[in-house]
Amino acid sequence: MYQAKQLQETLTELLGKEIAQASNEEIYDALLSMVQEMAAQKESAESKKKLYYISAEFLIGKLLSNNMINLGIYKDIKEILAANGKNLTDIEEVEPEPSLGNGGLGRLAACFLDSIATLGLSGDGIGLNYHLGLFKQEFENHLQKETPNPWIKEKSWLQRTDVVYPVSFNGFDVKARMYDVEVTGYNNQTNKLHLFDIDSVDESIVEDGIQFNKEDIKKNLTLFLYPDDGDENGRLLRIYQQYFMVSSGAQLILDECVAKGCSLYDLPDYAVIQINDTHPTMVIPELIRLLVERGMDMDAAIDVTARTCAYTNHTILAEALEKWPVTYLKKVVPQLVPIIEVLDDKVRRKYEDESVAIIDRYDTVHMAHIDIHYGFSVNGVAALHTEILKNSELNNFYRIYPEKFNNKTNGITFRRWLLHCNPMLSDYIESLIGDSFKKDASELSKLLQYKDDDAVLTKLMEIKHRNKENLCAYLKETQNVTISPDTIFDIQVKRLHEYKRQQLNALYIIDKYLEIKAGKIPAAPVTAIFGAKAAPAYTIAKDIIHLILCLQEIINNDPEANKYLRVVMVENYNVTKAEKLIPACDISEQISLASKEASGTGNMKFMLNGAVTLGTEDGANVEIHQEVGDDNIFVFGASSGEVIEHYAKGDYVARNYYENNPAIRAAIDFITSDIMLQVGQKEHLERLKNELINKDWFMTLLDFDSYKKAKEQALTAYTDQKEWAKKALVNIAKAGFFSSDRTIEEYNRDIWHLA
Ligand code: 26Q
Repeated sequence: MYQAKQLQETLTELLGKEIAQASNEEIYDALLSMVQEMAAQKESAESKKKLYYISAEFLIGKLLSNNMINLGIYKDIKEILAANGKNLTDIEEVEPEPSLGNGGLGRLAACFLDSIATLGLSGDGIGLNYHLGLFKQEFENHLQKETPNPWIKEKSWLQRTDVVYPVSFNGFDVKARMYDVEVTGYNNQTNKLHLFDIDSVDESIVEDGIQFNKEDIKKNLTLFLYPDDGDENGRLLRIYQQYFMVSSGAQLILDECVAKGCSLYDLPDYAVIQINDTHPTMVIPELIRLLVERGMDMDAAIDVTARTCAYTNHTILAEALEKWPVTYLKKVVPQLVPIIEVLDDKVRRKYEDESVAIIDRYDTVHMAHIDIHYGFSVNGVAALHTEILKNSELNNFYRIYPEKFNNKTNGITFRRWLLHCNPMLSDYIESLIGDSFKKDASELSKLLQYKDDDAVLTKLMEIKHRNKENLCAYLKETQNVTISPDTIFDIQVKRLHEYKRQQLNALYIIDKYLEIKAGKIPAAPVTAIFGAKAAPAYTIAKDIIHLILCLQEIINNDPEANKYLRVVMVENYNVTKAEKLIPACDISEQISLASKEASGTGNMKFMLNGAVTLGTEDGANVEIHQEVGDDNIFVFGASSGEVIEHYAKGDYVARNYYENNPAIRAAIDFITSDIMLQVGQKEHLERLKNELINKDWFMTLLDFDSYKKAKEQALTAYTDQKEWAKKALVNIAKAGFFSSDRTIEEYNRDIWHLA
């Protein structure tokens, strides 16, 4: 353990002045150096076998406080600063949030790195160092506007290394330089996140929002995560990025194994590569290529690679399953094409079924098919998701390789999503059941003994109220919106996608607004909070944001309605904002169309912080329901089986609901009503209305009535504060299963087999 006195001395020394005299920026820089130094001292010892988690995204969030918690110095530092008139929260504000991810898959990768280090396992992340990240979201005229999100400052968590690998593209070579970010485990060792980058990247080529010359690869390669792939150059750039990541990653992996004295034939005893969705799939042909280059024959190289790689599937949405035309691969990475052709040829010789081929008859490469044939494990991310993969989506593969398929229900790190983001709740739990839940999340179930303890229930509600007050202050300061902590906080924060159905929530809000205007006063006042980024080229998603922003403007300014209902769309939703929103939530909206949300992880974060889920039987909601029981969740909507059947029969007709259900009709008509058109733009609102009536691919209207009913039940239940507090307590107590420590133990037990 570090002594507080020693910490204070180190900090003062680094600052070169008294803490009280230093600025927040200076203190942040000094703490950064100190934490980096301490983390480096805990670097993990080499073990024989190591995991490499390759991912296009690592949504790591700010690191200062999290690292201090994991190193066990958070409370001491906070006190030292306070004694010198400084507030740690203000210093946290100085830190930019790394913009290296987009949503659930990226945040999952970050939680996994935390758990891997915490469990003392040998495992590093491999990804890319995007200079301008995803994009920053701004609202202008009630529309999303994208701007670059630069986050790398002179002093940052990134440590430039001298490790450089050559990467060859068609006609030119580049150098991949490795940057390292230390990943601290909770009271344990430090692992690494390796982020590759190119020295020649040039941020100045970006103009007019997030536009840039997509053909200037040496300057644009690591500028943005998921650059717009609406045109061919955008899609080619995606391939450039992916290959750059996996080629440098594969070279690193081989180097590290060779350094340990591994014969390349024994690679699977030294390395396991977890492929996070299909974005890193080219690591398979690239590894084969490198092994052949080092003297192995092709068949052996394929065999060694297939025993080293494992694949995680995060989606069943057809449009998210990556497919690349062979012509694109020839343009960018011709060296991989003959290898992919060999892989395809072997599959075709064995299996006649066209649907499992790697290269289809249109000369398109199905990336997931490479992973399934040439990896040893295929896992889904929640029980229902894995069942759908096995029984429908990937059924043809499951019948060939039943032994490869397995489920690993997602999890979240409780260090960030409880200890760090909700210290009041965490401290209170510790005062009740001790601190062993911090390393063994299942201990949280000890809270159940307080289920009927009035004092505990009252205290839980007090903590929630304090967190709601903090959120109110934050939203006032950052967005100048006024909301009351004495209303129900109903929150839906996640990427904007039609399958997640923010539009269902919005239709409910319209319905409620119309009811209020007609004189029907609600059981309890509600604040509906959203946060979501839409992909820049996803038109309908942006129309939905427009709808929500217009509703915010109209409803919040209507004195008749705003006593009972307010709407807030949080700008630029990211990890930092999630950490402020989640502890303040009463009702957690998890309302995807059943069968479409692979797992969800926000649902777990809300539950852990004492929110009650309002959700469909989808993804991990199913397992949350099982854990908490019928009394502590509000479930609604068509089942995944019913939804799958509707798709199979093609018998869902949105227009029938619009024509036959007056409430639905009134809510949809409101979208293009005069009052909306005064605030919003006709083009966007009409397009959205037409989409809902004539298409509604994700069956919003199908679930409208049952959603409304379940939501009313939840709002009414809230009025009995003690009963509600009980539900909150059960949710917290049953959240243990959703710790990513549990998930990682299962990955290790069933897939990785690290010591
Ligand atoms: C693919 C092709 C072309 C363009 C973009 C993409 C693309 C990009 C990002 C496809 C998928 C993603 C990200 C997916 C993602 O975040 N999935 C989420 O993963 C979480 C962790 O497993 C789950 O909890 C969520 O349910 C799932 O949506």
